[in-house]
Amino acid sequence: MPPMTDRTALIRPVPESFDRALVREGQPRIEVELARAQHDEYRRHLAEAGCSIEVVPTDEAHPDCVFIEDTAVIVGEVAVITRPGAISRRGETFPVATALSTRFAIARIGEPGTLDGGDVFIMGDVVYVGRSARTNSDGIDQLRAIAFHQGLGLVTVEVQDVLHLKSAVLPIDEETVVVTHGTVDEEKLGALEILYEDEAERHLFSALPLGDGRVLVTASAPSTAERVAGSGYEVVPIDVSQIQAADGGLTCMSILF
Ligand code: CIR
Repeated sequence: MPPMTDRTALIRPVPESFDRALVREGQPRIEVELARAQHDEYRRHLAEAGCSIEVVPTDEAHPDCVFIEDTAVIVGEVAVITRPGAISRRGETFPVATALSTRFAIARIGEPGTLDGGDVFIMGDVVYVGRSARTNSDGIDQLRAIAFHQGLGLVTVEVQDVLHLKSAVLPIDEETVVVTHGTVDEEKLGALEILYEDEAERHLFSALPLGDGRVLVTASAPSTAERVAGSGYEVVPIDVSQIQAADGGLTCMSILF
């Protein structure tokens, strides 16, 4: 993990329209003001860890735009601008591409491919990508070609019962992930160390390594956080109930590079 002072976090504030974000059935109503306060706290943790924060303006026409991770994936020297699986989210990518174009070569996932950044993480020289309701085989093939040119391999992981790969497989360092039982083809994660989410907290755990040795974790999954702490990690709990109410987690609110 590079020192955090070298890292930038691209974030996008919570829009007033956030209570119209895409949600699965049965989720509680979203409280926008509380979501904003929780997002501010998230931003504070990133800044405190030494990350320089860059803000892409929010967009009222795109209630889900706070989930900036889904719009771009950094693969080596290239920022891959996604083609989100949800049609209502496709317009979110333009300002993110502009923000990244000053630092990275830009590649774009084209039709008929779809790819959400929430389905992608990179460990060592391997790109792990979830085939999900949002990311299709064509999008994965396009990503594989870009990864190959950047000297990286790609492993496809089937995802079920959750929105994205990173709804259920959360990297906590360069070789370890926390997994929700029964949501992914674990054989594909064979090269990684696996910890498991407590079943009593199913789908509540999310995590983001802060890059300074600490791991930001969701306060809604204290027992899983304790497991992670018991494995030697310093965990920092944060309440993001309103982000989770919109099916988001801790990775989804930033693009780190
Ligand atoms: C959506 O359904 O697209 C949003 N409401 C949630 C996206 C969360 N993204 C992520 O975890 N990477």
